[in-house]
Amino acid sequence: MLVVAGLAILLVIAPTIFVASTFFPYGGNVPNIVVSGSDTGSDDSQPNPGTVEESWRDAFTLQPNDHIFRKSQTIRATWNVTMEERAPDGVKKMVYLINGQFPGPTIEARSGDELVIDVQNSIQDSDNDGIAIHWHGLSMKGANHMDGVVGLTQCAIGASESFTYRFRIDESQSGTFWYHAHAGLQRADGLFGAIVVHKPADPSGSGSDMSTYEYDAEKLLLVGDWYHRQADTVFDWYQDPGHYANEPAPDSMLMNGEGSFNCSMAVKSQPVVCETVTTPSFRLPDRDRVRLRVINTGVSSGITLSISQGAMQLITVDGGSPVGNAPLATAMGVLYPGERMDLVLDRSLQDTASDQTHSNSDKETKLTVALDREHMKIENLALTRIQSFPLVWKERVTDKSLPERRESSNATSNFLLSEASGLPQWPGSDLTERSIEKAVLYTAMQIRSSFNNRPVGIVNHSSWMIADSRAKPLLALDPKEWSKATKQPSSIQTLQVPWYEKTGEDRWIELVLNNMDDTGHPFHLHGNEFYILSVETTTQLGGYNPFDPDAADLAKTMNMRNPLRKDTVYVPPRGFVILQFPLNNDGLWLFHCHVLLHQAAGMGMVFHIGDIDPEARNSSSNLCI
Ligand SMILES: [Cu+2]
Repeated sequence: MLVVAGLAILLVIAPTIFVASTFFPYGGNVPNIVVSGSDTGSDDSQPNPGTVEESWRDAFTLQPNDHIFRKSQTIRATWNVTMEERAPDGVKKMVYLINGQFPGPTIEARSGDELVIDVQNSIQDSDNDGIAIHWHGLSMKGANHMDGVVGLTQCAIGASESFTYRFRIDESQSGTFWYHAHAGLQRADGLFGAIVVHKPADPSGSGSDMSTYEYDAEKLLLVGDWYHRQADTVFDWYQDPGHYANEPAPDSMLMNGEGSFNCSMAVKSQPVVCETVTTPSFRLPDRDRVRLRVINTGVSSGITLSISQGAMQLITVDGGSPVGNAPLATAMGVLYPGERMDLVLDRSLQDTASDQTHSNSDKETKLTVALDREHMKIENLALTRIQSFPLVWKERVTDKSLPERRESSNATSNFLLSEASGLPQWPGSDLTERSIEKAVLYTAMQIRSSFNNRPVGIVNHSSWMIADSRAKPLLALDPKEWSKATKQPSSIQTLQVPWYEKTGEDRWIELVLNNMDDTGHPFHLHGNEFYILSVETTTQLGGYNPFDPDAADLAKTMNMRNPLRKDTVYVPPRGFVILQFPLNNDGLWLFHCHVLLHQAAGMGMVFHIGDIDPEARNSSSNLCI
């Protein structure tokens, strides 16, 4: 069945190639071809793979055929950033908009494309502290000053100012990425959007993700927790010494910018302006297998997704990193803030464990999102932690075109992302040719009496807090001045920026990150992807399992065979991770917890890799006062 489907894909792609090479030889867009009759059901052949008919598209439907067959090009956009009152789940709050949109516009590109994005700060708010945009997961090679981190690589874009981000997506990168604010807490108030980098295919269509994973359409799912108060207010609550470093739990959740809050759940202590809205539905095109690119855009909660009919298969994580063990499942998680997972949803597969029905119309299909409890020590009675949304597949009209349901005897009910592994062919597999630097880090959220009993995030003896968003960033300064540009929550702390001077494809670093807290932290590294060799958590209640370099069984527990490549890794409570990556990207790169409240409280550090490019140094102070 799948082989036949694969042949059908190639046959339909063939005329597309002809058009591309005849009329668009120099990188113009391949036109969308919609097979006539696919809407009426009069023809039960599959519509053109990768192209979704216009009437069924929304802002989150992807158009891979516009990108996978063309040459690399420059993609330009002008973004006007404003802040306006919106009620994405029925509750009004001020939300960041890009060109009037929340979430911001989706960028679709291919590997090797250059992005030129002109960002204009048109926010009218009087306490507009300035904005900056980070391109999460992209390597930013040769463009350290475009990484968008206020205080590290640039000054904030002030009111009525603009800044042009210009960088090339590396030829080696493809997959699901996203962009978000990296100034203050703006990400929590909606300043984010998706970047999809399509993997180019050769003219025969072979080697395309569509033929490798046998799917026919692509859709984005930006999903995450949501707070009704503005992020600065949420952070002030968190920093209040009376709350003992407990994170405030979110109030709601959003799926592609929409949610549905039950107004009667609002608690008296937090009055909201609320209008009950209908539950948003998630629409999928008339295809049997759809690639769903899922991004956790939330502030603090991990997410588990499940579907009530059909099955899903995990194919890649983060920036297109292939998953080697990918069972069929009806639930998938936990996906932490900053992480991505790409799934193929297949409505013709059924999970034999939970679903014996052979009729699509018997019951409505649901997509269920569960927020993890981990950072909800203080319960929020307003929150419905597990919510279901109608999953609507566009149906073909005639019965004969409904997919035959195939039984899958090996579907598991819940696949844990922590059990995913990569492929055996990873570049570090030949150990003898690598030199490896080692670094051991310890991280924790601590309450510091010297910081008025506020919670602070620490990595070794250092916190990442900037002194002034309009003063020169580290990239523009001599290393001797770096500590002055940052601040530390106590006098016993000093800024530490380890420098790995020698770089090259054969020079690697092994990074151990110990988490001393009893909650986990998803850490994100800018500019670099790493291989996860080990994830260890404590084995006993109340115990602590720090990294021990002399442990006899350490080598045994390290996965040198098929480690997963990622840019964001969940470090379990009282445990550690061991990461390896090549020191092949010169610059200053932030490594921080992606729980925004922890990040804002200082849980981050900077790696200095190789030399700083003089051009990056000069232009990083362009917006500074
Ligand atoms: Cu954290």
